Amino acid sequence: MTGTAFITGATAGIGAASARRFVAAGWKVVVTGRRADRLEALVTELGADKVHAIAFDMRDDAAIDLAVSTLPPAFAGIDLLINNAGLALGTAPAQQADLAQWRQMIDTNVTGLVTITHKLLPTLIARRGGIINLSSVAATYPYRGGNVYGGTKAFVRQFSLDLRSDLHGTGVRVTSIEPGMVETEFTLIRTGSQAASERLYDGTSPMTGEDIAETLLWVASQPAHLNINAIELMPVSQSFAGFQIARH
Ligand code: 8X3
Repeated sequence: MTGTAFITGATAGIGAASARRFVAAGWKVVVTGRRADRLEALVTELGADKVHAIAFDMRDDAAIDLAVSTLPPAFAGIDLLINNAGLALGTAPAQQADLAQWRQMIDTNVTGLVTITHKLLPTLIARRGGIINLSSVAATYPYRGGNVYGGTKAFVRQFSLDLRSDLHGTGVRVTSIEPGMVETEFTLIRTGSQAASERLYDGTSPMTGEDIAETLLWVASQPAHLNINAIELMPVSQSFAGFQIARH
């Protein structure tokens, strides 16, 4: 199957890799994100007949409305929504965390995601399309400093499964993708430090944006009668640790 994919957060990482991978497989893509120059670079690289760029902030409801209602005819029939935009901010435990950062994560990872989904649902239903939501292993496995980030990703996973119930009979497919450690700008944004980012990934062979893009394309390429509910992925170098016990 090919068609038109609407990819949020396409300025870097998994989103940009997905734009490249889907176009290589014959799809057209609408790419969105905050940094217009990066989106325009994708248009230049992949071709204006394949890529349409719209710069907006996932927290700007009016901008999302305008973007969705003014898609050029060649890109207006969205067959697949890839809800990739999202971020983690901070690694502090809850009792030391910054409330503004918590709210920004909820605004983007939860409110922005449901807003864009709501606005594209009529088109996706009309075209018997699909939705792929980027959740995380943090949805399932708690870790110190995960707090609100983990909470937002648990929301994304459960929202995906619940969407499936509501969309029953429409032919629309919904998938939750739950990656562990992927080397992107994710850790730089979370910690604000290039050194911390390099330290985390050093010697680990993390997954890449291209790894996840390949998975997304595989999900989208399944026959129309098959729904992939959820996929959890980690690099071999990442696994699970035990519970912690406080003594007094
Ligand atoms: C983030 C996953 O494993 O890098 O979504 O914390 S991990």
